Amino acid sequence: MTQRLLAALAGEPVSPPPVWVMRQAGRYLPEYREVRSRHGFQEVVTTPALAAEVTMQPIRRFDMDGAVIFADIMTPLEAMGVEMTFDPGPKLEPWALRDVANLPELAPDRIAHVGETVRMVKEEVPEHTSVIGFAGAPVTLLAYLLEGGGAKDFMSLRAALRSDPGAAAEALSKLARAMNGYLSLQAEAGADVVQLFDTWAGLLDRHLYNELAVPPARESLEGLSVPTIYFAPGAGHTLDLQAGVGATGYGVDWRIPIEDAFNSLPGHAIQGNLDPAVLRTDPDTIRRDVKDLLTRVGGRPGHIVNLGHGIDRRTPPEHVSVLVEAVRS
Ligand code: 1CP
Repeated sequence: MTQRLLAALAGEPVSPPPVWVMRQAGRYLPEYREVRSRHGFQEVVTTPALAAEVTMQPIRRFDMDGAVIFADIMTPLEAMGVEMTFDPGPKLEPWALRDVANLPELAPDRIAHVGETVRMVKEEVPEHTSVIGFAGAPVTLLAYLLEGGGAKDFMSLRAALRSDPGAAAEALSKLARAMNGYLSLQAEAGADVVQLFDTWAGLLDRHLYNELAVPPARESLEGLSVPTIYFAPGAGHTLDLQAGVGATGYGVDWRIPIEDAFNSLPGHAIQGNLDPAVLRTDPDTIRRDVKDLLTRVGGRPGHIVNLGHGIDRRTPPEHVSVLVEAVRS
């Protein structure tokens, strides 16, 4: 049986379209909370049997077309010696821009647990389910390194990129090479597709985005043996520039009409773009909004149904079933 997700990425017409949900393994699921009541977040990520188990939870419950490997965008940085805790997001000592280029290389044996998780998940998923590996894009990783954790506006990133673009480019290139190795490790272990999360690139103006976010994102995806998806939420103002990343498909958030993405990125698959808030409503509203999305896509080949960002942790799991059924009926 073919994988609907791969067919859509190849631009083939697929009816019904593939569907999965960003952050589908996580705190809205009681079975995830049960695992987390016994094991810390980092323990789950670094223990392949546990990471594979939580990766499989939404597959068993909803039969998603994609199984996204349970890890974090910061996981490979931890393997490069960056110390952090999670509460719930990453917390670390802020790094100086000039030190980032001197991070050690990502040693494959220190990240081997993710390869093992991918192998275990690949063994367990149904044949029609695509295994999705992922990494954080360099600008987004640099945002967390310079800030020391989450932030609303990542001023420290934006100031650093402006004041020392040369050092920034070096730091970003270092991160890009590491993520390229990390993604190819996942592809070799059996990931069918990989996604690059550029969560904070949308904070940049078009010029900085094009000069400093696109080149390292492109380098992260270069030469991989599997199709790729690039996702930068809040970056509707850079849609046309995103083609420079060279991904197979592009994820878009809910702020723009999905037709704009198909028009700005011709020849590419488009993933999205339901507002995660839709899953906080009620079954009728969910069905109506899915129908509206599919009508606007109008049967264009290369659509992957997903939310425009991660699922909210207060989402009732039954609402995810309603979404999947609405897509498939
Ligand atoms: O308590 C917990 O269980 C921790 C919550 C949590 C989870 C479930 C974190 C901390 N990370 C994850 C897993 C995770 N993170 C996955 C795999 C699960 C899945 O998708 O099903 C993925 C793909 C990520 C990616 C990730 N981590 C991103 C990019 C996606 C996005 O939402 O934009 C980002 C920005 C992070 C950083 C991060 N890690 C965790 C949190 C709470 C955050 C956000 C921190 C912040 O900026 O405030």
